[in-house]
Amino acid sequence: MPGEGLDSGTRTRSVRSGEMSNNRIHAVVSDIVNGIRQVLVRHGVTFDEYRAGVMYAVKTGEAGEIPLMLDVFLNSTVSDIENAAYGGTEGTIEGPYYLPNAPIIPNGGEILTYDDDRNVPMVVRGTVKDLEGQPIAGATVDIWHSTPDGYYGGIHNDIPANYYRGKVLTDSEGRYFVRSTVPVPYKIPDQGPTGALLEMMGGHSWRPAHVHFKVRADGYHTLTTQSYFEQGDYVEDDCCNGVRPVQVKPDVRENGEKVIENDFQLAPD
Ligand code: MBD
Ligand code: FE
Repeated sequence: MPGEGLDSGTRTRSVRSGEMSNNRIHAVVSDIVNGIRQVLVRHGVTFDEYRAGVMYAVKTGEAGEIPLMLDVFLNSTVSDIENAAYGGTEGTIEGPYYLPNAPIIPNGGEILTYDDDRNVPMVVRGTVKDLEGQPIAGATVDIWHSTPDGYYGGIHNDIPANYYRGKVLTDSEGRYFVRSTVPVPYKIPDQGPTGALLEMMGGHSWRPAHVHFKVRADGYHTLTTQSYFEQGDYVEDDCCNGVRPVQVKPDVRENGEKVIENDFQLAPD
């Protein structure tokens, strides 16, 4: 059952794929509402505070930051529920900047990047295997990460959507290999409602430098995860609570290229 082993009380069964049933919506949404009601009572929230909260939600929507706001606070919990339900390589947050139509990069090829003085070449490589350690050929490893100044293609600063993203297919031995450039820590903009809220709460709005992965193969549960850089800023203090030790990669360099290696294991669907 999804979430087994996570200690948070009674749990209803999820639908593993497809639409949520009306019963499921009833069960989850009524618990969300009851949970929020309890918080309002516990803190004696006033009508003015409630109205300010409503306006903050409106502002968040107007800024297009609803996905960002929810991912900052809640995505890591959903990843943990999936990890407990499926096994395989530990997943973590997807974040709001995944785009499904990234270009296919030939195995051994390069993700599109801009020439930039700050570029540090990076190799992203490894394997995709099943839980028995058998290679999965033809798995899709979908990779996305920031520019050397911390922005995402297709999202920020008019960077085209086919830059800093790509899908590579594993070979007959389950191997994948692409070149790109090293990303940097990402600051959730503090002019926006999400970053401002994090700072009002006494925290910061930085994520450690990271490379995102979504790994898919027919018959297997899709893995969404990230890699981080050992000793990197904010690795111990991610504003999105998205770091798990297994995802923090040692500083491996080969011929001046930073190497990020992941041997992914996929659980059956
Ligand atoms: C990101 O790049 C990210 O990965 C997450 C989880 C949230 C905000 C920005
Ligand atoms: Fe990200």
